[in-house]
Amino acid sequence: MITVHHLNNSHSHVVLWLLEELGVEYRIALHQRDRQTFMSPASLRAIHPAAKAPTIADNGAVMVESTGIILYILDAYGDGRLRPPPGTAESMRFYQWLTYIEGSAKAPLMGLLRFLRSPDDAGKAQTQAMLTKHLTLIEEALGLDGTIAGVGFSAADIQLTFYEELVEGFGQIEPYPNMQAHLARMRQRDAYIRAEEKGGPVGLMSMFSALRQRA
Ligand SMILES: N[C@@H](CCC(=O)N[C@@H](CS)C(=O)NCC(=O)O)C(=O)O
Repeated sequence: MITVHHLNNSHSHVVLWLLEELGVEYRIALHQRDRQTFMSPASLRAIHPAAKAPTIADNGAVMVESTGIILYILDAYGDGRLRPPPGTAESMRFYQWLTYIEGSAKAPLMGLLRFLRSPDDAGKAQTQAMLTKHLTLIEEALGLDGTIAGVGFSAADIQLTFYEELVEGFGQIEPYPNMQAHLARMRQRDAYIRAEEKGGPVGLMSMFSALRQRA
C-alpha cells in the first residue's frame, strides 16, 4: 500500500487529496514541522535525504517532488482519470500547467520571503513583477472553463490549488478573481475535505502570519 509521508501544513495535502479523489487506499506517516523554523524534522530526512514534503513510499521505493508524485500516482492508480488522453492537444495543456506551477510560478512567490525583513529592497519590485506575470497567465487560463488546463477538473487543478493557497498566504490573491473562485471551489470538494480530516488543515495562513510577525 502507498505510504504518504505527510508534513503538517504542507504540500503533501495535495497527495492525500489526489488519492482521495481516486479512491486509492493509503497510509499516512505524520511528520511535524519544527515549531520555530517550520522546517521538516529529522524523521522525514530519515525517509529521503531531500527531507521535503511530499514524500511517498510505494512498492519498496521512495520518491519526492510533488509533480512527479502526481504523475506516478496517475500512471499507477489513475486508470485514465483526472488527466486527458495522452498525445492530445488537451494533454499538452495539462502537462504544461501541471509542471508550470512548481517549475516556473513557485520561485518568485517563495522569493518574496527574502524581502520580509527588507521591504524596500530594489530586488523586491523585480521579483514582484515576475510573480505578477505568472499570476496573470494563470488567471487568464482559468478564464476558459474555470479549470487550469481547460479540460474540466484534472490533477493540474489539484497542483494549482496548493499554489493558490500560498498566493493567498502571501496576501497576493486579491487582484485575481478567477484564482479566488477556483480556490473556493476546490476547497468544497469532498475529497479535499476528507484529505484535511485525515491529514489536518492546510493552515498556511496561520503559518505565514507567524512568519511575518517574526520578520
Ligand atoms: N518542489 C518541491 C517542493 C517541496 C517543498 O518545499 N515542500 C515544503 C513543504 S510545502 C517542505 O518540505 N518544507 C520543509 C522544509 O523545507 O524543511 C515539490 O514540489 O515537492
